[in-house]
Amino acid sequence: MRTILIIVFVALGAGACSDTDGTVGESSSTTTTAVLTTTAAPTTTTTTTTTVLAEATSSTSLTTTTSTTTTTTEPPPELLGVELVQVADMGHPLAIASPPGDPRLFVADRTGVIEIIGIDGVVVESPFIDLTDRVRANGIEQGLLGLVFHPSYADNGRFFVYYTDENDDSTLVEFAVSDDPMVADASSAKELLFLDQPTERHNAGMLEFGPDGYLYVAIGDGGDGGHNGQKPDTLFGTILRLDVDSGDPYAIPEDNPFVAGGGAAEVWAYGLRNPWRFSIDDGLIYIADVGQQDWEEVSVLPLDAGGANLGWAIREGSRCFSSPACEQTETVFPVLEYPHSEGCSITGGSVYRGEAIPELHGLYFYSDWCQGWIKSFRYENGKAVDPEVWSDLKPGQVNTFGTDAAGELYIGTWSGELWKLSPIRAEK
Ligand SMILES: [Ca+2]
Repeated sequence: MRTILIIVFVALGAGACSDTDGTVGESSSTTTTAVLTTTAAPTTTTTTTTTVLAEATSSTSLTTTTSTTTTTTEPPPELLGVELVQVADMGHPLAIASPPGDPRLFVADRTGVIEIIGIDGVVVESPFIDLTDRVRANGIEQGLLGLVFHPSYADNGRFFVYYTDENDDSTLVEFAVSDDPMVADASSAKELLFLDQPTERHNAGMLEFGPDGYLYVAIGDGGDGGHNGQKPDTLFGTILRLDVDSGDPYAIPEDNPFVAGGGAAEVWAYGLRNPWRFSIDDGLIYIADVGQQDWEEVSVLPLDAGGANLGWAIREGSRCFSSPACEQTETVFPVLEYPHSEGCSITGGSVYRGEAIPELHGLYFYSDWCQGWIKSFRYENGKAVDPEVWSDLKPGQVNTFGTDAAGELYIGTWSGELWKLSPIRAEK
């Protein structure tokens, strides 16, 4: 496996010489550049495939998610590199999700519409649900920000959204599918949480279920000037952990860190500014927290490490921010941080676990909203290792990442492209 990965990264370095984003400083970029002249992949393979919606073919569809096990006995042809294949052209794709085992892809547009990309790879004409009458999407931080399906969606049809409402406040709402599996029941709305937001900013909104069956919810600090980060008794600046299968409208998991006091019972971690995107993989949660002044950061925590203080606004990244309490307060440091000379606002992504590129399993991909580069690392023994810059991948201004039920990775941009990370392989 190690040998295969080295080959992959060499091939991927093919475009590094033309890269202009200036994001040097990661040792791997030097390595890939150094071997360019001898092992560059054919330039034609690095060309991004742009598939307009009407012409989307089954080769870009989700039918690959249901491939049979017969392919696993034979290793795939050599991986020459990866590319971004355009799956759709939408408005502002923000939340990307699929119900477990479901070959369809659901994409929430910031304005409040959830579209379905069917198994033929084409956007279904009628949306799954249209919430534009209750969603406000002012500026760049508001809108329909989170979408997740219940782990037992196939049986119970329950899904959850997080959005900014007409009064600039935030709500977590549950809906159910209708009798038609392609249409949700808009009248089924049930509010789980309401947050009276102090400003229009730092709303976060990522939703994901853990392997424990609990719903994890990212809540920003509300843009209150940094005060909420160190107040675990509020829901602002936190990751929440809710039991949506008990209670009304939810119950508190009995092993939540603050059930006996010290913070709000819903809070699982605090000290966050705007954890816009997080993802859960293999017993870990990867939390990308957008910085204020100088530093963007990713923290990785085991899911059995509830109660962590991630530092904001005592620290920004590992650096002191509001100084007096800095040296006296124990906080969890990020495993990765980068300065604003390399970007402005981290867009956290996901760990790749798809079937199409097993060579990349375990890599956490992320981007920066201003620079648009794609980078990855692997989390190992408490550290971010094997940093890579994927210079051939140029998606544009990245709003979000997401995965389908098969673990394939998608990227949504501010200008509306929905990309799928796809392999470039040698001919058989
Ligand atoms: Ca932090």
